[in-house]
Amino acid sequence: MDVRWPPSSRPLLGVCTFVCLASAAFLGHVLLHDFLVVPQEQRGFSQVPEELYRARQQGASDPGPQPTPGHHGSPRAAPTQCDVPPNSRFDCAPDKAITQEQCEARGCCYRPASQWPQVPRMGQPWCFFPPSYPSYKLENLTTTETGYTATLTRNTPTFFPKDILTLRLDVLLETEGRLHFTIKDPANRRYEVPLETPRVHSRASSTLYSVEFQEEPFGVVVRRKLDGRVLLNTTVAPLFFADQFLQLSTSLPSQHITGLAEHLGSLMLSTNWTKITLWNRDIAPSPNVNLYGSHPFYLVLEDGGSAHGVFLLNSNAMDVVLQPSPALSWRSTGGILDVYIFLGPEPKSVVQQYLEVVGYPFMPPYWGLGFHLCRWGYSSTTITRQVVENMTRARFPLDTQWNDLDYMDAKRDFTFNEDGFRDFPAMVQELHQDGRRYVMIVDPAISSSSPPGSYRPYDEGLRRRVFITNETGQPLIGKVWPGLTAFPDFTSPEALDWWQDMVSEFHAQVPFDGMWIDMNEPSNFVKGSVDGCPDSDLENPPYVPGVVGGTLRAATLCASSRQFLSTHYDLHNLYGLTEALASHRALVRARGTRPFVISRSTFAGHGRYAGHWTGDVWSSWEQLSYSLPEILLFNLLGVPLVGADICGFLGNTSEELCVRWTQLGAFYPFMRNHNDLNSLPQEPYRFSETAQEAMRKALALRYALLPYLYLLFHRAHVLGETVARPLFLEFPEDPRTWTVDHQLLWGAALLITPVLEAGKVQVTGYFPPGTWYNLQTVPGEAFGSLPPPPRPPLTPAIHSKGQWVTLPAPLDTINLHLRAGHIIPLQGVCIGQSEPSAVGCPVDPAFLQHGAVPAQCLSCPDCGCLCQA
Ligand code: MIG
Repeated sequence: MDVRWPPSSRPLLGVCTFVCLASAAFLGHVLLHDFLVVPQEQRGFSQVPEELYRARQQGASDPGPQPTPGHHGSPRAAPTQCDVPPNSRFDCAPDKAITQEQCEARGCCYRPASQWPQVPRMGQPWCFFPPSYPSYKLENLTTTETGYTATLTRNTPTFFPKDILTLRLDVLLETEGRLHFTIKDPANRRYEVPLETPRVHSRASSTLYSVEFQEEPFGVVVRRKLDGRVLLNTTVAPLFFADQFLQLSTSLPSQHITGLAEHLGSLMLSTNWTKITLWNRDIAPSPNVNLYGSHPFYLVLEDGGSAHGVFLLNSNAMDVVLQPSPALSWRSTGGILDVYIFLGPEPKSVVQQYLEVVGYPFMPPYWGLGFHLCRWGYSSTTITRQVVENMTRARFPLDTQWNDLDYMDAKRDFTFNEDGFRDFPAMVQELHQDGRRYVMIVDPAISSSSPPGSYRPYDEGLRRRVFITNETGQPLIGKVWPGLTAFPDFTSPEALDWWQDMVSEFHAQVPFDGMWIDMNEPSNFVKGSVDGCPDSDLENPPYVPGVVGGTLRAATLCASSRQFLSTHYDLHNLYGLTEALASHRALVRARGTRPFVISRSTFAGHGRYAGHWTGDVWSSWEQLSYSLPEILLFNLLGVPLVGADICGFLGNTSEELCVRWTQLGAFYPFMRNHNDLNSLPQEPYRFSETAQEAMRKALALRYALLPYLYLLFHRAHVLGETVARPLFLEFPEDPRTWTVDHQLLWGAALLITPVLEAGKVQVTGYFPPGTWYNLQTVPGEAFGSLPPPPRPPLTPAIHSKGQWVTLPAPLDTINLHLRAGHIIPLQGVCIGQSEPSAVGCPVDPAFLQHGAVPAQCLSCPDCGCLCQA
């Protein structure tokens, strides 16, 4: 061992002063009786080789009242150090509401907040940890090839059952910009997320960060070396590591935080007591509920425009709590603590560094970027063909036609019905002959009630043991569209092969091009299973995150059900990801070309295999507006192929809403109009000629820009960049961009300012400093046959000092501005041609510079037209 420990007892005042001053705001009085251990090479004390430093504050001799050690739940003396500012209080009763006596019995402070004015959904905790609350102690810190290792011990159990009193900390200085640490049980192997992550064998030779350890109570402090800013400080609250409750809290250097999908709301999260629950769930998106996907990653913008990110690689049900100090607490119900910190310093680099860990996005086929049309209720091949024909007649481009459940026989996967879909294979072949592609829905749940020998997917699945099992070892049976169903376990290698076989066999009959994987949270119409769930710790954990329905089995499977890699309790949030992986692989095998998979459920790393649509959104202006931050968020998470159902899914759309949604949808990286079974039709050709003309124009813009979009996807695929970007990614040094989430950029060059409200013919958008050229100086007739309605002239260029600009936005217009100094490739547009398609168009070598958009380029009358700047 080349590190001396315990460290020498000489007081290192220099270090102490520096550390304490710089971090006083974050450590607060917690530090007053603590040790801080500073690995020397992190602090530039290279003249004192291989020595660790210990800083000791005055006052350390008064540790405050000592809680009585004892077993779980034993009463303790009420603490006296309760003088904690309300915003810095960490909840000592996260599991349930408790009385003052119960709170004090936990060794915590009780200070009820005033009842009036009414506190919102969540406010400052009434029961909170005193600084002296017992936590772990760091021991035996040693250096390793990759960083450090240490033991963490706790003497006093917490109020959760099965504390793991001895833990192992491993800290890995993986790259210059990436720090990684894990906290595990050294004695018993616990579940870990089976995501392939980079393995390093030596520590980075230079780093943007420094790491310090507080000995007792244990904590990690990570700083940005450049300015000493504390990015992570876990000393702010005690560490919990019980079998089913793990909590790690940290201060945040600013309240500008985004990430933590999937949720509905603004791109920047509120730190005013916000709880985000990650437990994948089938539910129509609304604010403050757990949705279809889980991405335990956040990005923080710091003063000056630097950014950092943190990823907790943990797939168990969890809450993430944000509070105004500002601080964040991860509360997970299992697994281990596996934390990555990304130092940026540009926000773009943070995204890249995160994607280096979870994987860069897959490269979609070009046709996947064209227009997709779908609805639930295209009940026959005749109707589906008619829709395609109507689109062509109305001169709308359509690259990919879709079908929902309607094609299936008794709603069973890998079948098609004889009523309306007898000639299903022929229909798909015709689509191909016309240069189009075809995608259909596939649900994971496999019908289990067909007579034996009559439904091969189930028979084969049973024989090959691919299904998730219940406590008796039998397939767990739930209820989904086909009735009784079993659920494939996509963590099992045999299930991957079985899925591949089912996909290939079906593909041999119906040559589909892509898969739409729905209901993969997984969704279940009964709670847990048709037989309920057993009574166990997994079913009734001591801490239940804020899930809709109040129980983990709500709308899904029993947590205690068994999968190949672990329990469903651990693996639930990975169901969509693993099905996406299985489907991606299966498509490659069946088709031999780049696959196309769109999934409802997602987890960190999803973009490597598939895209995402945002689920069952209402046809409302509110949902139109929410779709923008969602699309931006998924781009930050490495899932660039994302879009919301254009014109809305649930409920009836209106003409104006559908026009505005088509305009914004033309700038979703994934563009699909999809509709619910019982809603009024909303295909583009259903509306007035004026509305259609506006939609055609939006589509023409997208199609003209497809080479640029394709280029952006390629850069995302090979470099870990984003496609649809929030403004802060390009202009981080301009804090006015940070909260902008009603505009988006495509790449670095194109600023899109949509109308998101009813009855508006003007829109106000933020224009970062610089010159911005209007991309549509061409008249409206360029995009269709009819003359444009009278309207105010569009401003040709904006010279912005960084300001909000109000622009004309008549119904046929979505504002597009090209950033000065950028070049984007365009292609000739085939809108209005007999065979409109992205692939049918020769990619045009036109390059635009400095916003000089030649009119003929966007009004290109023929497919073959060559546009030149
Ligand atoms: O329980 O397949 O989000 O897009 O049309 C509803 C029927 C099942 C939910 C999907 C939606 C799809 C619908 N599905």
